[in-house]
Amino acid sequence: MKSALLLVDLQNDFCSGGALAVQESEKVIDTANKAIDICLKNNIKIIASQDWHPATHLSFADNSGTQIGDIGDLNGIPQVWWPVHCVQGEIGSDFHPELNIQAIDEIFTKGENHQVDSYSAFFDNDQVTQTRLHQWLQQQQITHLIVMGIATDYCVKFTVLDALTLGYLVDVLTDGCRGVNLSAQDSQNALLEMQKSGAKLITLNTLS
Ligand code: VGL
Ligand code: ZN
Repeated sequence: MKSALLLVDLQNDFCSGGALAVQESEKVIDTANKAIDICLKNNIKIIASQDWHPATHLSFADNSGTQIGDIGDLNGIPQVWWPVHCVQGEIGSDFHPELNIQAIDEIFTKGENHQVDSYSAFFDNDQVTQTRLHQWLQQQQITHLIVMGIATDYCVKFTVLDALTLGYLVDVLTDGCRGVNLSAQDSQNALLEMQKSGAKLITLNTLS
C-alpha cells in the first residue's frame, strides 16, 4: 500500500500573528516537521494543500458586507464569514517559514473561485469543482493518507471526509491539528465526526 502525508494549509495566516490564527500553531509546525522526517525515511510522499484566494473572494466578510464569524449563505451554500486571509501572492498565503517546505513533493491550491469557498483539498464546497489532488493520487497509486494541519474544524475535516468518500484509507494525526473553534468544542466534534466516518485517529508517537 502506498501512502502520502497530506499537510493541510500550514500557512502564515492560520499561524500566530496571522489573520485567522489558530492556537498552538507552533506545535503544528513542529509536528509537521517531525512527521515529514519520518515519512522521508519511509519513502512516503509529502504533499500540501494551500488556501489560495483572490482578493475578491466572497467568503471575506469585507467583500460580502457581513460580520466576521457570522454565518450566512454564499450562492446557496452555508458560509462562515472570514477575515481577509490567504490572498494569492501575499505573505499570509505563504507556508510557515519554519516548515520544511523543501520536502514537499506537490502542492494543491484551492479556493481560487471567488464565488465559492473551498475547505476540502479535493472539492469546492459546492462539491462540483475538483482540485488536481484525487487525479494525482490515483496516478501515484496512493491509497492511504496521513492527514494533519489547520484548521481541524474546517479544511482538515472536509478534506478527510472527502478522502473517505473517495475511498482512501485515512489516518488523522491529531497532535498535528488545531482548529478555529468558533464554538469551544468544534475541533473535538470534528475529530469525532472524522472517526465516525471511518478515519483512524493517530498520534505522532505511533508514526514511525
Ligand atoms: C480554512 C477557513 C477559511 C482552513 C480556510 O484552512 O481551515 N478555514 N479558509
Ligand atoms: Zn480560506
